Amino acid sequence: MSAANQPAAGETEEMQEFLAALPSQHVEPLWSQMSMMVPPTPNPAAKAHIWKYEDTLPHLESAGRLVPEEKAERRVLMLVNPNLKSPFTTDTIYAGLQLVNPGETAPAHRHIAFACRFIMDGDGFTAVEGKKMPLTRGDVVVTPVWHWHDHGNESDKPVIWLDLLNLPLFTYARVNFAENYASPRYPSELQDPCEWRHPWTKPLSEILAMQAESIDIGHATEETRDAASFVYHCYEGEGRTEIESPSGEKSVFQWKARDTFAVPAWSKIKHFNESKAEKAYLVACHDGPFLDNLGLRKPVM
Ligand code: GTQ
Repeated sequence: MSAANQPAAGETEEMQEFLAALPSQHVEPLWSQMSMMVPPTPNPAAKAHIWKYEDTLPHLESAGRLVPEEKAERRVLMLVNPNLKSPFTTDTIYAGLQLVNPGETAPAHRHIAFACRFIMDGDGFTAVEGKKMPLTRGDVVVTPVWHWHDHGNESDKPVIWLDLLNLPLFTYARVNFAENYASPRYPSELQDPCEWRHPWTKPLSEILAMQAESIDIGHATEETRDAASFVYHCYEGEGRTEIESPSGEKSVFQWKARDTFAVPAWSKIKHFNESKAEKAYLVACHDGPFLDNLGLRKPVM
């Protein structure tokens, strides 16, 4: 029985008896929990957090040395929100850093979860339903729901990318599952261009959306606030982002190329380019399309 259901001191005896009888029937009074169920603003559990690439890369490189191809179906360090457990990077988005060594294959599977990936370094490939796409820094590749996909690296250096999936949603709707393909690679042929590969010049939109924004030297963005949560990633440049979460917690994150940060829903966000020499480019994955598709966003009236 949670504290909200404890008969409060000062209640009449009749009220105390009424409340005490409820748990045995597996019913609870809504009125004592109303503000939690129907809060005045979106109420994310995630907190704002930045993963500096210079701090995470050495650990990803260790995983590349220590974890053999056959031990890790996917060699990924998950970016876990400090307020939550895996798979939560925000309340709705999972992000992870994946490394594929030269000559390796991340074996073919398909799953109900939707994935997109932002290529950070090196040259690799993803094959989706038989279409094999060469991938390089700045590319976004999408693996739609229940599409066979394998990843690999035919170059002589590791390839590293940021995985972005809607895995947190399956902690509520427990309907994600995967099927492994009988062979490590699904038969594929080179396909360039390909509908699932989005080079740096062309953003996309799906269950999770990807967007890119540039900030001119000496400029800042307008402050925004959205029911969507975001995983931001700096492609180029340096600057800072000021975030005020709906709980009132304020964070300032200094970022440069390859850093990644999580922004909870309904946070105020403002980005500043602090470089005197170059534009700043931020890519972001957000759950706006998911919210829209389920009618979870305030309608424009
Ligand atoms: O590459 O298919 O980071 O299935 C998590 C789950 C990557 C993938 C992840 C996955 C994948």
